[in-house]
This record gives sequence, structure tokens and C-alpha cells, in this order.
Amino acid sequence: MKKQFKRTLITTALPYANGPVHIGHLAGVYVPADIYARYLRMKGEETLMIGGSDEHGVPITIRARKEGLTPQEIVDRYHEMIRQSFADFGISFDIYSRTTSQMHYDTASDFFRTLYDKGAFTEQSCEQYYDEEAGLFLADRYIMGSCPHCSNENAYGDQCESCGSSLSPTELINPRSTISGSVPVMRETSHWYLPLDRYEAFLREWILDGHREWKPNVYGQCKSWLDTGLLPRAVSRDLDWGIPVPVEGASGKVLYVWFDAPIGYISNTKELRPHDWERWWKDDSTRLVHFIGKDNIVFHCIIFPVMLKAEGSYILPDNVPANEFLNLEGEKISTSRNWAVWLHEYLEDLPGKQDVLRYVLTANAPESKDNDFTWKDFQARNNNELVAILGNFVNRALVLTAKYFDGRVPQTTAPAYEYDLRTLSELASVKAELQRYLDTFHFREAQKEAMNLARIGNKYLADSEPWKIPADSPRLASVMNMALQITAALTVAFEPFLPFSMQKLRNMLNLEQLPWSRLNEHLILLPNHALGSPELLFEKIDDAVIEAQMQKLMNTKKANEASESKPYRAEPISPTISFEDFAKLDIRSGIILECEKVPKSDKLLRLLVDDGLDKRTIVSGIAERYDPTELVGQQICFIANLAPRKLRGIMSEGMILCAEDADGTLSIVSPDIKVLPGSKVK
Ligand code: B3M
Ligand code: ZN
Repeated sequence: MKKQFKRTLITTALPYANGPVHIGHLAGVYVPADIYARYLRMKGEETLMIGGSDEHGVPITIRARKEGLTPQEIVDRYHEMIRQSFADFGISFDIYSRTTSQMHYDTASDFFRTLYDKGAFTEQSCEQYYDEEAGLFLADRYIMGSCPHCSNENAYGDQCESCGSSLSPTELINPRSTISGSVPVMRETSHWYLPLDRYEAFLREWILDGHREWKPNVYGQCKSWLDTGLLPRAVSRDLDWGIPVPVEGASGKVLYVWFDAPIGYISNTKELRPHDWERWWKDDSTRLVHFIGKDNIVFHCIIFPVMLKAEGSYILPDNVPANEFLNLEGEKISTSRNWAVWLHEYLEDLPGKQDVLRYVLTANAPESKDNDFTWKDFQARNNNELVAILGNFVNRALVLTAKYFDGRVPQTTAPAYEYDLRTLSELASVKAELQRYLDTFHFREAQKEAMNLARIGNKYLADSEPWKIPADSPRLASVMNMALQITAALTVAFEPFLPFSMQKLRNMLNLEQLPWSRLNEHLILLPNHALGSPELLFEKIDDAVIEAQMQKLMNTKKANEASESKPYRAEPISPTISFEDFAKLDIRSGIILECEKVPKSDKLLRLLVDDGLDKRTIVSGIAERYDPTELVGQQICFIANLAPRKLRGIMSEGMILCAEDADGTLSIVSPDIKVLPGSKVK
């Protein structure tokens, strides 16, 4: 027996607030969730869509350290940016909050405490890397060393980005702390664990027997986790950013980010509905649906449900329609390599085109396998589908009505031709199909069905050829009436997918937003109803626009190749010297008085330098970098007591100091303010 639900609680993965959001986020989670939420609301079903930023976790602390900011400053910046991007793209959250809210701190702490008091955790001690210089335990990401598989010297404690292997910090060869650079030591610590292994039987029954309807990719991943066997998972960390473990003697420990983040769904519901949040979380007539990407499946299908089950009073997810990944021009989207289309940049470059992106992302949604976004396809879908099919139909319907009926809906008469009847029956089947696809999270098929409605409209105009019918014929009125009813139906069918454009279309029709149930009515618009003025719903996107976007990606690629082909390693440090050794060097500042190229040499310049006591000649190999004339008057540093030596027949009395870049580029080391020539450099 299928359960009867009274309401739906939709949650969307909480993006980490350590960077802006890109098309992959939108395609995988937020657009599908938004389509679904809008659809349910249109059906009049009680629905909440919950979102928020995930503001804990190590990547945020790393970003903060890199930028010299506090983690709070980082999350404040990106939370706001992400929230704005979602709002700009019409993602219709009922709430978009954050995991640094007081409500969340309280909710997550209480949740932990309840499980703790119930004895749901085990406590285990383990050895972990500790940075003695910085005085803290190191999260996996804070440890670097050589990869045991490919000997990349900059592998992280959890992963080698060069060969892709996942690692544990103890596997690294020559580990070093990225915080102090020191060699970490093993130190004992203890953590609380959620004993997932004890829930295997429950999970098998609940998922493998009870939820065979889950998407094959989701069901399959769960099955493979369960078949491999589950291990206890640590739910605390030694870290100074996060929610403190609310237990005595746990100072310096915070909740593991994957423990607190999903509780964020509960906290945010509470923040939105302080008085009846329990109805949404603890009443089994509520249907809980998690929208996520495939890398989050284990957390939403196994770990969070175990937490909820252990607590005892919560419902479990009814479905977790996780998506695969979206690639960009054939390559994996990568934040660190800047291989992405960032939502805020998209809107700067293509203002007002939110719906075009929503459309293309849904048309290519990575529902059952990884999929690819390309700018060429983006252009083609805009020009050949949105403009040529949907926009064209709507435009013809409205322009012809404006022309022949003064912008008023004409009277209809009974269907007269075979194609009138066929069109009516096709309209009815569109609604049934559309609904079937939406109910089962097949959004790309659903959107295709909506587009079919516009195709039916175009076909109808091609069959009936209104432009050939005499203006005063009742047949023309009837044909245009049908075309307008299809246009009105489109505002319903496309509303979940293209909310901005449908608002625009409703304005053209002078129509309010209709409930889903009216989709297959043939008389949405009453005769004589006055329409608004027709406008273009979509516009063609030119090659130049697409080329500019491709160029942007090419530039990224070039920059990446340049930095990746030469993985930079500074030269090893020379053997240690004593202070006495150092003091033997007499380094001075000087000013270049004269400068010329050494004949028959590409590299050498002859410099005449004021050393504060006298003038001296120095020969230096910087001719490839500096033009002799630009150096006159330049301050330099030089070794003043180096034994003179002959270079190309010129006696050089010292050596000037230069920094040499990895590619051999030299640059003169110079005091950053004017100093007297002969000043000691130490
Ligand atoms: N922030 C991971 C991610 O963005 C994580 C999701 C949390 S959902 C509770 O992929
Ligand atoms: Zn490796």
C-alpha cells in the first residue's frame, strides 16, 4: 500500500559557504527542487522548501587562513553571495538560512545531547596527527606530503589531487603540517562515534526492501555501502570552528560538519515555522524529500537517517532523488581550477536570461548519468527551442489576435476539423504525461512534454493557417481562440520550469497565475477578455555572445595549463651556516651611475656603481631582463667584499643581488625607499 501523505517537506543540500555557486549546483539540486516545489504548490499541496548555507567544516577554515580572515568573515561573504544567486535564479525557498544561526547551534547541540544521553554513541580513542608548533590536531586537509601512489609531493591527507586516490593522513610519505610547516606527530585523542554497523539490519529493511522505487543510482549506492558493511563514524572533530560538543570535558572539540549540517534542515524549518515545525518533522503524514548531488548520498540515505532513527521521534526521508554530476565542455567542474560557469558572472554577462539557463540545465539534467553543459548547446537550445518553438508560437498567437481581434479573445465555435479534435486530445495527454514525469522526478522528460505543448500549438497554426482565413470568418475566431487557450495552458505547464518568462507571458495575456488543475481546460481565457500587449518572450543569442563565453573558458584553460605544466617547487634549502658565516658577507646598497652592454655578450651588463665611498665596476648577467638606460639611478644591493674576478675581460668588483624566478627571470633586489649608497644590508 502506498502511503498517503498530507504535505511535502523538500530539503536542498546546504552548499558550503566557501565559494560562490555555479551551474553544477543549480543543475544537480536547486533547479530540480524548485521545479518540484513549484509544481506541488500549484497543485495546492502543502509544501515547504528548505535551504541554507553550510558554514562549518575544514574547507572554510582553510579558505579563511589563506585570505587572512576569520571563518565567520568568509561565511558571511559567501552566504550572502549564494543567497543572492539563488534569489536571482528564482529558486523559491521558503527559507534560506545558515548553520551559524543561533537556532541551529541550539538545535544541533540538543540533538547531539539527546543521542548522547540515550547512549547512542560510542567513545573511542585514536591516534591522530598533531601540530606541536601550532598546538592543534590537524584535520586531514591540513596535512600534506607525498602520495604513496604517484609520489606527487603535494598530496593532501584525504586525497591526492594528482592521481585522484583517496588517502588517509598516515599513508602520506613525509607528512607536513600546512599550518606551521612542521612535521606533525601522532597524539592520542578521543571522539564520539555513531555505530552505523548496529543499524545495518534496519537500513537493509528500510531501503533495500522498503524503497525499491528510489532512483537506480541512489538505490545502487546504498546497496553497495550496505553490502560492503558499515563502520562506526566519528561525529566529533578536534577543531576550533564548529559547534562545540555539548558534553563536559569536550573542550576543543566540535561536532563533525556532516553531523550538524543535515540537522540544519530541521533548524531552518524551526526558524521558519517556530510553532508547527514538528508537524513537518515528526508527523508521518509528512513526506520528506532530500534533493542532493550524488556525492552526498551516503550522508542522506544512511548517516542522517541513522541519526534520526536513533533520536526516535523524527520521520525518515521518503525519497532522495540524487543527481549525477554536470560537466562543463567535457570536463569536470572544478572550483579550484575555476572551471565553472559562476551564477553571478552568468547574470553579469547575460542579464535577464535566468530562464534560458534554467531551461538548458533541465534539458541536460544529469538525472541518470553525468551530463555535459556546452555553450554551443546552450545557444542551440535557446535559438531552436525557446525562440523557434515556444517564443514563436506565443508570438504568432498574440500578434494575430492583436491584428484581427484588437487584442481581445475571440469567440469559439465547435471543433470543425479533424485536427481540432486531434489537438484537443493531444493537449489532454500532455497534462497526464507531464504529471507522471514530475511525480517521479523525471524533470527533463517533463520539460520536454511542456515544450510539446508549444509544438502542438505550432502544428495547430500550420494546419489551420489562420493567415489564409478571411478576417470576418467565424472560423478565424475559433482558430485564434484555440491558439490562445494553448498559450494560456503554456503558462501553467512551463511555470515550474521558466517562472520569469511565464510571468511575462501572463502579463501579455493579462492573466493571473493559475493552479495546476487548469492545465488541460480548453477554456482558460473567456471570450472578449482583453489581452496585454505582445512582446518577445525570448530572443536569439548571437554567435559573438557564445564565442565570448568560450573565450573566457579558453583563458581559464590556458591559465591552468600554464600553472599545471610547471608544478612549482622552490629549490631545496642549502646546508645550514653559522651566524659567523653569514657575517662574513658585506652586503651594501648602491646606486647605478652608468650602465652599458658588454660587447659580444647577450647577458652581461657593465655597471658603474656608487658604493658610498667610491665608484666601482660590477658586471652582472641581467642584460636579457633590463635595458641599460632604464637602470641608471636604480638602487641595488650588492656583495661588496666578494673577491674581484674577470668577466669578459672586465674586472667585476662585486655581485648584485637578484631574485630568480622559476623560469629564470631575474629581478633586482632593491631597498623600497631611498637609502644612502653604501648602507649596510643585513
Ligand atoms: N555542504 C556538501 C556539499 O556541498 C555539503 C552538503 C550538506 S547537506 C546537509 O556537497
Ligand atoms: Zn597520487
